[in-house]
Amino acid sequence: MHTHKITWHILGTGAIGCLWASKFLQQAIPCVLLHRHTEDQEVTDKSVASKNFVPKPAVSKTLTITHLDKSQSQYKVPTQSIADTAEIRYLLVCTKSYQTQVAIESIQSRLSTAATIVLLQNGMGQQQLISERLPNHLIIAATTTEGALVNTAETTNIALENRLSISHTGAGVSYFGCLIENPALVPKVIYSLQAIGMQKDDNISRLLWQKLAINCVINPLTAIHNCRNGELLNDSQRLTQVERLSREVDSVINALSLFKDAANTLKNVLKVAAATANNYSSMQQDIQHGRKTEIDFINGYLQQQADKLAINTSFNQRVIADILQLTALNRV
Ligand code: KPL
Repeated sequence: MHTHKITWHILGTGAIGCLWASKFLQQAIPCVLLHRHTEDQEVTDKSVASKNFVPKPAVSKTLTITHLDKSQSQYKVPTQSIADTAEIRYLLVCTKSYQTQVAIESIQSRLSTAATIVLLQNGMGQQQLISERLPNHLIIAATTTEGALVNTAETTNIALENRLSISHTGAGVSYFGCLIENPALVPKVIYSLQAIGMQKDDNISRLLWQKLAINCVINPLTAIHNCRNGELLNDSQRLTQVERLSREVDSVINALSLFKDAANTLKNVLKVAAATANNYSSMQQDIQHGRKTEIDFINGYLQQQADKLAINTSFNQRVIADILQLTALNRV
């Protein structure tokens, strides 16, 4: 394997970023977690620009991961401030979709001329946006059905500030590929990602759409009803909404002729909601924790496509409005 020379820098140190760090380290592939803050200094554009700004030296954090079978592993993960100046050649972005652009801009001056950037996130739209903004870099889109949660109690405990703790909550599959075929996707990058169980797919946009379709239905409806994924299935009003939203998603996917067969969002949604019945979706959690949601890159992206094709997706529009209202209520 040609993996030894690659060091991955990871932007976005939530559950998925940490899960990927553990996957790299388990395979002895070097990786570095990038963080926004130094211990006592918030990194703002102004502070970075100021001559007085001295990034703290890199420290390692102890990452504890609780596996699906409840066994635990610990890894020492090197961390670095985004304000550091060391070159970044291979970047994995695991931030929320709406943070992608700002997060990449924060380290853009550190990117080597032919840097490879893997975007492993929910939603669509950001992959195209970043590809347009950074035409000289290789942008790889990735998607996963793995589930992970940050164990907040341990991670926010000041006494344990050099510790990160996550739980792997759902086994899944992960794919990567270029939106447009690109010879810059060289074997050492492919091997490095395959070494951690990701599969290369030559039609990644189809897989991104498949995941988007599921997220378009489960995420906002669980957030609106404040329920677990499985609780969408045992209530007739919720089920009617699941069916209606799935039909609208299908009408857009079918009009785009993305799949060989007709889209079957409802079937996929029922399967995923049943398989993750006890989980709370990421959007339900964002709303419950008063955070911004990824609605613009999930249902918002669907709406943009529907508008371009002049397809009526009025229920999707209502769902977007409801989520934006819930987010606004959280702010007051
Ligand atoms: O990806 C998810 C999410 O919560 O964002 C699903 C598939 C809905 C699982 O919860």
